[in-house]
Amino acid sequence: MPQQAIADVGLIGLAVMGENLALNIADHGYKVAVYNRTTEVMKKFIARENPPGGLVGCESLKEFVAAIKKPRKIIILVKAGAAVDAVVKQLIETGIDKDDIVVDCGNSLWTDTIRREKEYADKCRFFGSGVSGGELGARFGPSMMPGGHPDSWQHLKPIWEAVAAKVDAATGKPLEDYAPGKPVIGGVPCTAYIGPNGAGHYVKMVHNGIEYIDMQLICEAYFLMSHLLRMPANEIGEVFTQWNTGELDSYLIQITADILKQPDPKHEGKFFVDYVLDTAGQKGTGKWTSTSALDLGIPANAIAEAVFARCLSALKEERVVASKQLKGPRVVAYRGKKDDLIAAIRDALYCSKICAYAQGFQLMREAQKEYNWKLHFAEIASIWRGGCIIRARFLQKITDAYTRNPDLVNLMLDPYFNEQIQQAQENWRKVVVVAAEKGAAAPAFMSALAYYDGYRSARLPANLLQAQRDYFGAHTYERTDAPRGKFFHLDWPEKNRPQIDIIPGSGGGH
Ligand code: NBP
Repeated sequence: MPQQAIADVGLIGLAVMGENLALNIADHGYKVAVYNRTTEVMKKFIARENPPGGLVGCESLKEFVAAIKKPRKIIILVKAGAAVDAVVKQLIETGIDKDDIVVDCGNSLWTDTIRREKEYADKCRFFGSGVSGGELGARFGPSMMPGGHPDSWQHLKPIWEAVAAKVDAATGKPLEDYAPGKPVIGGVPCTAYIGPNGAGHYVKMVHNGIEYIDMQLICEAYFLMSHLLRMPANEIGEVFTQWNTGELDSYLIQITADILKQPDPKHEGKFFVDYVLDTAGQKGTGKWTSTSALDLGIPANAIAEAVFARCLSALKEERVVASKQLKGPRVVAYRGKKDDLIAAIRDALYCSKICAYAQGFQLMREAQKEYNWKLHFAEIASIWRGGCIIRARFLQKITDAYTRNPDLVNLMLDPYFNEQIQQAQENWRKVVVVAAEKGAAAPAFMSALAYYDGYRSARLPANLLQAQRDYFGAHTYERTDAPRGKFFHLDWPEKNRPQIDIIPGSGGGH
C-alpha cells in the first residue's frame, strides 16, 4: 500500500484498454497508480505485469487518490455511460481537488463530456480524450484525440505525446515496434489538442463512424469477389495483400488479408472466415455519428449505410427465410474477365472510401459551427495516420489536402482526390451495375456513388419535392428566377387555379 504521493498519473479501469494504456504509460518512465472496481482484477494484473516499479496497485480509491502527485492526473477507462459518472462521483467523494484533472479516455458521447465538464467544474477539471487503436494501440501507441480546457491539456500533453503512436515526419508512415519496455523513440506523435469540451470525443466518434464504413466497404469487396467470382477466401486474401501495396495500404486491408488466409482451426483445408456467422455487432459510435449527421443536416449516407448494413446482418433468421422466398437474378456468376472485375472492385472501394472520408470531414466541419470549435482538419487527419484502426497511407493525402487548403469545402473537391475519382469512377460505376444486375448486396458502394452523383449535380429533383411540400402543407418554395431567401407559396386551388403569393423571409416549414 503506497504511503505517499509517488505516482505521476492514476488510471481507473483495468479491462483491455486500461491495462494496456497503463503499461504503455509506465514504459515511458511514468509511475502509474492503478485501481479497478473489482480488486481481484487489479491484483492479478499487478501479479502478472509490473514493469520495474512502474505500477502502483491500489485496493481502494482512498489509497489511489493518496498515491498520486498533485495536481492529480487521473485517467478513467471504464465502460462508457453511467460508469463514468459513478467513478467521477466516487473520486469527488474520496476527496480529489478542484485542480485535479480527470480524463475520460473511453468512447463517451461528446454531449456527455460537455455536460460532465460543466457538472463537475467546481469539483475537478474534467477532460475528455478519445483513444483509438484497440488493445495493441493502447499498449504500444494509440491515436489520441484530447478535448477540454487548454490549461488542462498543457498538463497532459507530455504524457499524451509520449504514449501516442508515432509516424515518420517525412513520409507519415507509422513507426511500429511492438516491444514491451522499448517505446518508439522519435517521430511525430499521433495526438494533438482537438478543442474545448466535447471536441475530442466528437472527433473520436467520427473516426469510429469512418471505421464502420471503411470496414463495410472492404466487406463488400470481399463479398463481390466471393459471390460473383466464386473465389476462395485465401485467394481473396492474396488480392487484399496486393492492394495493400498501393493507395489502399492500411491497417484494415492488412488485417483483412490475414483474416481471409487464416485456416479454420476445426476443419482441415477450410478457411476460418467461412465458419464465422454473418451477423455483426455494434457498440453505438457508428449510430451516434449517423444521428449527429441527421441532426446537423449533413448527408453522411455512406456512414449510415454501414450502420444499417450491420442491422441487416443481424436479421439472420429473417434473411434465411427470405432467401427462399424472394427471388433475384437467375445467373449470379460473373461472365466477364475475372482480373478486370477485381481491378474494378478495387477502384470502387477506393472511390467509395474517398466519399466516406469526405462525409466524415463535412460532418466535423458542421459540428464545429454548432459547438463553436475551431477544428484543424489537417492535424486531425495527421493524428489518424498511426495508432488508430483507420490508419492508412491515404490519411497522408488527406493531411496534404487540408494543408493545401484548410477551408476545403469537401474532400472530393481537392485536386488530388478529384483526379483520383475521375480515373477510377468508370470502374466504380461498372461494379455498382454488375452488383445490381447480379443481385449482390453492395449498399455502401451504391450509397457512396449516389452521394458522389448527388453532390456533383447542380440541379436535383428537390424542385418537385419542394413543390409537393408547398402543395400539401403550404411549406413555401424558393424560385430559380428570384434571389435566395425569398419564399413563395402557390395558392393551390382544388382545380389548379395558379396564383402566386410572395411571402418575404418566410421559412421553409418542416
Ligand atoms: P469495458 O468497456 O469492457 O469496461 C470494463 C471496465 O469498466 C472494467 O474495468 C470494469 O470494472 C469497469 N466498470 C464498469 Br463495466 N462499471 C463500473 C462502475 N460502475 N464503476 C467502476 N468501474 C466500472 O472496458 P474496455 O474494453 O477496456 O474499454 C474501456 C473504454 O474504452 C470504453 O469506453 C470503450 O468503449 C473504450 N474503447 C475500447 C476499445 C477496445 O478496443 N476495447 C477501443 C477504444 C476505446 P470491473 O472489472 O469491476 O467490472
